Amino acid sequence: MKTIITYGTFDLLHKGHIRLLQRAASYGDRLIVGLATDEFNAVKGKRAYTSYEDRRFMLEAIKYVDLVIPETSWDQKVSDARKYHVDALVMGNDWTGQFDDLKQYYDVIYLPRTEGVSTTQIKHDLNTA
Ligand code: C2G
Repeated sequence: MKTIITYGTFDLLHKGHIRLLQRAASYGDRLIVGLATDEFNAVKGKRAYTSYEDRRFMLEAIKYVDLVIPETSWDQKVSDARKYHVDALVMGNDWTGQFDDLKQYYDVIYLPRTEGVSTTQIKHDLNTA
């Protein structure tokens, strides 16, 4: 059983998120998503439009996702790796290099982001519509 993990806020779920999850899932047999809680989003300087519970509900409905766990801290990735026997971390390449210190625990894979879509752009476009 090859376990993959990824982390994110996944607010206003869009094609870029789904493509990341789809590609991450293709690296193993099980995909775990560490979903940023509303409190951790505040730490990240983000304010999600959709609540944690609703973001979790939507992620759990995605066929590529096997388990959603709360992401409450930048520092939980090592304990998650041990608890879930993770084989690889997969993130979009806006994070390239940021998690290289975790390469001692598992593979770290950065995938190209999907161009032309982002939660920030959606919010901007809706504000100016
Ligand atoms: N993503 C993507 N293409 C986009 C938008 C996002 O591939 N057009 C990817 C990001 O690179 C990330 C994932 O989708 O890997 C989730 O994006 P966000 O919800 O913005 O997550 P982020 O705020 O980057 O949180 O500890 C890590 C953080 O929680 C990551």
